[in-house]
Formats: sequence, structure tokens, C-alpha cells
Amino acid sequence: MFTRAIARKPASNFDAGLTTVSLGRPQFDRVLQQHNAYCQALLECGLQLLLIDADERFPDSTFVEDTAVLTPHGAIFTRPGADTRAGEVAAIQSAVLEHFPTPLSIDAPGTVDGGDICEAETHFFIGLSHRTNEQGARQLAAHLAALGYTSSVIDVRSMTTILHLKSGISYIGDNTLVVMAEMAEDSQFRKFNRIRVSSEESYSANCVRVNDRVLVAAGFPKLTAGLRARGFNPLVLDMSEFQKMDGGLSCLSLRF
Ligand code: CIR
Repeated sequence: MFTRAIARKPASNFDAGLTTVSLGRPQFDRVLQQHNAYCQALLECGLQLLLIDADERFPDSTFVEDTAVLTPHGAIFTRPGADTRAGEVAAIQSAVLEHFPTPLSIDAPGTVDGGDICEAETHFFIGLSHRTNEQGARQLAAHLAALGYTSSVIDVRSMTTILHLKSGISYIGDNTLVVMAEMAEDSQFRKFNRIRVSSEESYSANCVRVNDRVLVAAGFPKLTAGLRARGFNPLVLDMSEFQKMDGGLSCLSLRF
């Protein structure tokens, strides 16, 4: 159960952020509309939302998930792998400290993006990516162990279609993973029920369980139907403008 979330309003220079896809330029009015609908969805799921002001210094700063890993036993500040995002951790610090008084953190030369960290009950999958490096993964594993969790590494560096581990997998509770077909047979996922996402719907593999709903991106009917068929209750959100900047549903909030 989550009771709270932190989100940040998109900055007006959102379209100057990092992206690897060529889906066109995000339209700022639609960015705001979609972000607002996302925030409403979190409220509808029963969360108290701390919505912090836009930070024009960092065009990617609405993707707050990358700055911290929040667990029921404590928080870990990350050290984002992209230079332009390095200052985002300091920018979110006070919001996190309000609820997590003694956070741990990742130190140089380690880098970790929260988008690479997938929590599945008491186990964490740590994605090694072009943002999360081996030193970062090692530090994070040690911190998680100190907090009472197990972890294991999944190397996604050779997967050119995803930015972060969680672009390809999501743990949605009830021992179930939503996972891109290309990753579904990984031996680490064997003990989970797996909802496989076909390659034409791969963007939708990033979805988020929030209490009794699963937030899922609009436009991916197979996954939505698959979730329903397995008894989940999808809440569908238009994410087109965030997708243009490589962002998914999980990146837009820190939930705890
Ligand atoms: C970036 O490249 O860092 C941003 N444009 C997108 C970050 C998405 N974050 C996430 O998936 N957790």
C-alpha cells in the first residue's frame, strides 16, 4: 500500500531534456494536461500528493523517480547518470527528507537512475544501463542489504530500445511482472507470473501498481486487456508527450 507520492510540475523548457527517440517535439500545453491527469490519477488511487514547483534549471526534472529509491525501510538518494540531471537530487532533497530523515546515498563514481530500480516485494532488481553503472549498482545493493532487502543485477546495456530497466519491466504486485517479450525468459523472472508485452506495445511495459489500480499508458489495448483478464484494474493515461522524451508512467512520481 502506498499513501503518498511526490511529483514535480514540468518545466517550460521540458522539450530541451534528453531523449533518444524521434517522436517529435512535445507540446507544452499537452505536457501540462497529461501531467495534471497523472496527478489526478494518483489522488484517485488514494495517495496524498506533494506536487513541487517546476525547476527550470533542469528540463528533465519532472521525472522525479530517477532521483531517489524510496522503500518502507528507508530512502536512498541516487546519483543520476546523465550530467544534465546531476543537480536534480539536491533539488528534491527537502521533499524527501520530510518523510525519510536518515537517507543513504550513492557516491561518485557510482551512478544510479531510479528508473533502473525495480522493487518486487523484498527483492530489488537493479538494472545496469547507460545511466546506472557497476559501482552505483554495488553501492545500491549494499544499501538495500543494510535496509533488509535482497537485490540482483540485470544488465540491459545491450538493449538499444530501452533507457532504463523499468522501461522494460514492471512489478505490479501479486507475484506478477509485466515484461517486454525480449526479457521475459530471463531466469531471474522465472518465479513470477509474467504478462508479456509484445514488441509493438513495448512502451507500455512501464506501468505502475498504485494500491488497487495499475496505471497504464493509453494506446496499448493488448496489455490493458491482459491486465483485466488477470484481475487487475487498469487506469489508462495518455502519455504521448512524455514518451517523446523517453519518459514513462513510473518516472513521473516517487511513491511511498
Ligand atoms: C532522461 O533521458 O533522463 C529523461 N528524458 C527521461 C527519464 C525517464 N525516467 C525514467 O524512466 N525513470
